[in-house]
Amino acid sequence: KLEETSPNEYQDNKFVCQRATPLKHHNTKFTDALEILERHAVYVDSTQRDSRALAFRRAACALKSYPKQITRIEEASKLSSVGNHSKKEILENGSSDEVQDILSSEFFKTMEVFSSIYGCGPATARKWYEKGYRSIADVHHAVSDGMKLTEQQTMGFKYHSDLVKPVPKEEAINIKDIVIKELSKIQPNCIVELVGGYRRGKLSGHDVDILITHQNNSKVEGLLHKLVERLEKLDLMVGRNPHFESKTLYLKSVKGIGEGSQRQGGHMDSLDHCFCMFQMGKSFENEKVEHSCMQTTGEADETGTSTGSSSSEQMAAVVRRVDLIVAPHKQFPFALLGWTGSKQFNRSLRDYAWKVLKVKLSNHGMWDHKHIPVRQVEATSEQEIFHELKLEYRDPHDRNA
Ligand code: DGT
Ligand code: MG
Repeated sequence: KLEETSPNEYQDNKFVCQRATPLKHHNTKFTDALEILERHAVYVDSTQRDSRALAFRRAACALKSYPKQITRIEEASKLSSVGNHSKKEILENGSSDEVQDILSSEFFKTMEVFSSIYGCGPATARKWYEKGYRSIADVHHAVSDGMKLTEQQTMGFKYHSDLVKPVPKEEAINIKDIVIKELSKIQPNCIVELVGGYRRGKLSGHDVDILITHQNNSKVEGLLHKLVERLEKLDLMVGRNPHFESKTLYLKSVKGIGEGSQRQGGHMDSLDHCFCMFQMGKSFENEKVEHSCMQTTGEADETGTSTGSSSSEQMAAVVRRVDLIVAPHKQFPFALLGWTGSKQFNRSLRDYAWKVLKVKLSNHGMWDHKHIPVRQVEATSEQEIFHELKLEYRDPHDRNA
């Protein structure tokens, strides 16, 4: 469903969060090209994300929410976010020589492959490229020659062929149902939401983001640890060394559930979260013998049933990235908003809140800096957050910036 503004009324001198950005829009051929230019700009200089790359992203955002297909360059000229470089792409109908050259360049192709490895960001990809590596096999050789990988990269390589496969929404729901089922055995009445792209209407994603809370704060503390322990016992999670180490890639629990800090340090928030990998559709008949002594038959059956794969019709096992996040109830609407995304929508919302209202917004809450001393502003739903920010409410489906 597209925003019903007529092109004449359309203004792009607004913040992205002030307009609807639906998943399906009219200018895909241009935004696809601009996204290639953006990725390329990041690959060329991952420290300069805020200049060239950002300009392409802004232009793409404006075109995503434009209520019709841009057919003439004069139309694009009305959009202040579409700079000259991006306009050139429109002039050339989204298939400029520049984009074609990028797509066929060894640099871009290699950087795309390296960036598809979980745990490998543009800086690492670039480092590997500069060392002369051109393929996953080259990196494997370097590792056998002693190059160190992070834990996440090790897992990223090990399960690369699985992790590049998109996760269909049905499977994400299936994973959420497993989490709900296991949670109910530890702590009844938890609230569980599938967040990330699925909540914005995407039918597939690169990972499964699940946000959890409970009305009673005392039930939230330590909940993630208990859940992860339980999931690990089910033998559903994979790890680097399933026999000795925790299988969790990253588990962070914040001591004491406080008010949440208003400081937003970098990309991460300080909610309890666990980055892990689930093995879905696994046949328990094929279980390694050593493994079977680690679990009771009952648990194995339960998992088999809940993954919907205990019958003779086994699907091929596939490893999926799952992020589990636990938020105190009071912070839940903010965490929900933050983890629903998109990243670009969040960026715009925070930018708007600060520049227009002097309000600091994070995944934990919001703080009014016009008020002395700084005052925390409460909200019990996403709608209330938008209301406090004097913004028209945007449904998650319209947050696909
Ligand atoms: P996908 O998975 O490819 O369909 O795309 P999304 O939109 O689900 O993106 P994803 O999974 O990277 O992140 C979902 C939202 O959660 C995104 O808007 C930003 C937020 N998010 C992701 N990772 C982190 C994190 O480590 N810390 C914080 N604070 N937010 C994160
Ligand atoms: Mg996601």
